Amino acid sequence: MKIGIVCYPTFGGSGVLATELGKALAEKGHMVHFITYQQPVRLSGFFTNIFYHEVRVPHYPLFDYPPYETTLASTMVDVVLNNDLDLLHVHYAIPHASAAYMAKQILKKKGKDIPVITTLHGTDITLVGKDKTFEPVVTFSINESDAITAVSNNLRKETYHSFHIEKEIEVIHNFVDVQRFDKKPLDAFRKVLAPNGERIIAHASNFRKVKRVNDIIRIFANITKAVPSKLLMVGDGPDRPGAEELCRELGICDDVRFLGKQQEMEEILAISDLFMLTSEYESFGLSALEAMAAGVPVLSSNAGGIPEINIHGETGYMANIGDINELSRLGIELLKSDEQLNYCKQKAKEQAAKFDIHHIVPLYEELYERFVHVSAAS
Ligand code: GMT
Repeated sequence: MKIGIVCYPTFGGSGVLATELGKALAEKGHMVHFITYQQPVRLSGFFTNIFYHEVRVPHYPLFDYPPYETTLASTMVDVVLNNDLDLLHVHYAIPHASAAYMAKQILKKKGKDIPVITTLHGTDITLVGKDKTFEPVVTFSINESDAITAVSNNLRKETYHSFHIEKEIEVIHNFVDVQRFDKKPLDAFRKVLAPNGERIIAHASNFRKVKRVNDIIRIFANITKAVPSKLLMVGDGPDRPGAEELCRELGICDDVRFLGKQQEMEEILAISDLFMLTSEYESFGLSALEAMAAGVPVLSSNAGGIPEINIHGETGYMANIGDINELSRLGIELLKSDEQLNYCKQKAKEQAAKFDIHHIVPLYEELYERFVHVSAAS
């Protein structure tokens, strides 16, 4: 099949998932065309059947707000026609689903009927999408998609709750390439970060309000008093300065490293003993699944779709959003016991294997085949 993938090219979960999906589809022989404003961060190297089409918004003095959505729709039309694409798969509703609707209508006039599949990822529904400045367009463009998928049962429920959706939303859970995260720890790296054999705790996110990164810092401050540990904060975003300030206030700067955006997450996870995710909402929590694939148990809030992957007492532990005391207690209990930690590491790996890329990508292919009546890899 010839598939167009529209996504955000950044470190965010939706862009990562879309890029990994495109790479996996290409490996299976499909032609994959990424359409976005920048080379996706997880798309490096040369692939014979992956193409990247940059959306360029022209500068014009009148544009206080450059019309990205218009340019995106025009680029979709161009790429579909010039490459004879079979379908468009757009990730994250805003503005990708509405741009795809526009492209579909233009293509119809030109005699080409292109199926559009929209995958909902989370904040496009729960945070941004339901705001009334977006809601009518989001509702309309979701309903106009030929198929809609959500990355968790929780997100499917939230979407029906917040929007008037007339169609079936299918759940296709996020996935992870288990093999990629099955890395041997680099002892030298571990020694530099935790020279006295401290436990290593990791967190990765875009440091937005929804992630509650200050909870991570406070929980860590409690844990390290009981079990000497180091904290690795991966990623960047608006709440990072506040988190750094909190470390200074709590006097734990020597034990916390802010690593910024990192490409090689698997190397960091390979030396980690625990992954923390204390968000007030996660449709899924792809970063937690990647941690589990690396055999790292997860200490998390029980928000949104997280309980669909983190199993309390098995793959890690969960507590209510903002319950710093309980999360600290659970973290200490886990990190104190080698036996419990090893048990959870094993369970985390087993759980991640259920979401392995090889199980989930065929579900997307089956979905595509419902709309594209061609033999595979045409
Ligand atoms: O977590 C973010 O803020 C990034 C966001 C995105 O759209 O890139 O992530 C969302 O999509 C991920 C991939 O499907 C999910 O794993 C995240 O849980 C989801 N984030 C939220 O729901 C807050």
